[in-house]
Amino acid sequence: MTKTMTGLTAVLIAAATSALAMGAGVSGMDANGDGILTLDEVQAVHPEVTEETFVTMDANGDGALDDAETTAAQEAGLIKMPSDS
Ligand SMILES: [Ca+2]
Ligand SMILES: [Ca+2]
Repeated sequence: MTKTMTGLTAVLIAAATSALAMGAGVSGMDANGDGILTLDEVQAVHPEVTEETFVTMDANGDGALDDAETTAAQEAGLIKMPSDS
């Protein structure tokens, strides 16, 4: 039982690590540290991102990108990963 639990924990940690590797989220772009990205914050790091692209990335239309939206945009190639540059 204990061994099974440990194995499951290892799998969960591996999955979490993998998710982090796929997209950096808002980290590195969130200039004021509030956990969301405005267009200005995105363009400060990625000047190639247009307002049109930003609106596309803003899935819930609240005018900011949260961590999930940012990660999805990175996975879709709308924002370059930090490791790509
Ligand atoms: Ca911010
Ligand atoms: Ca949003």
